[in-house]
Amino acid sequence: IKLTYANFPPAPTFPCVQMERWKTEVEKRTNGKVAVQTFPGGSLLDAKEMMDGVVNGQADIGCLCMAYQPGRFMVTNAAALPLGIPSAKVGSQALWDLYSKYQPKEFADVKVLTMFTTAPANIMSKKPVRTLADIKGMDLRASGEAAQILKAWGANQVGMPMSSTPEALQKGVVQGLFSSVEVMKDFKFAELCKYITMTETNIYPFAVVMNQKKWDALPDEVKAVFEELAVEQCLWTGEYMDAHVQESVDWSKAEQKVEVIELSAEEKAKWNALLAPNVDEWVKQAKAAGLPAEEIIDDLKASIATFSQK
Ligand code: 3IO
Repeated sequence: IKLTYANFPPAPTFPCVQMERWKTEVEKRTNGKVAVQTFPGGSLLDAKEMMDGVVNGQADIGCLCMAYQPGRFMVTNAAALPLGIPSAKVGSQALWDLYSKYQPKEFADVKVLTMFTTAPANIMSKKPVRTLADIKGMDLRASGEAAQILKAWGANQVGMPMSSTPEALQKGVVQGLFSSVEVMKDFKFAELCKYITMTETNIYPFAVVMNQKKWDALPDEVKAVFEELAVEQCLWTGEYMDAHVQESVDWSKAEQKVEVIELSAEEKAKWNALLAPNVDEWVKQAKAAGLPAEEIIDDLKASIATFSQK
């Protein structure tokens, strides 16, 4: 059985590292019955065409960032709200539980193989950001809820997928970005962005989806291997991400002379206060879409608390 697996960013970045790990485990656990051919760097499907490309069979499997189509993935994007997720491991588990409980209809046409999140987002910039005055009007790149957060802080948010960001930074279209900071090393953003402002605000949620017909045609023992890998892959990726963020920060400081800026408690309180309306806005939109919005937020908060204690 040959399966194609599409991914949008370059091979050394975390969505592709987890893809290669999944491929290795699948090929091992099916004793070579399944062969997975991986396509990093948008070579089969691009960031924004990932979901439709898998639905219509251009790729058998695809890895997508749900922030790139916020309206389409309303339920799972609730995990991207500023709710205090402390790590990728906690975020990944909370996201998987959210998906499993609500089974959102936007995934009805695919088989969801796993989900995971980034570590919390921080500001990486060419100029230092120490106060809200510094961020005001700064051209910063983000997507989905992270972009709404930048807007609330007064930045000029510029929306684009991560895979388009190296060129935008290079050309000066943006002065920095807001995402998990393992990208400082993996995309070499530390060569241009000499400052990280630690805000630890929110995560980006990801899904790995499979074409439904391809899934239906798999033998039961292969399906069992994929099912057994779902939660395992979610945890593996969360742990990999958290460790890799630390590695990236250490490398950025030691090799690239990057300054890590910590906000004082007083300054941080001002930043957080500006984000209060963000959850309310999501609740309003989710209710308009007929979703049990408050229940989703309450469930997320409970999962975050539970997984944070483990
Ligand atoms: C991301 C996306 C691709 C490769 C590495 C990455 N690290 C964090 C993200 C999150 C994301 O999708 C984004 O747009 O910030």
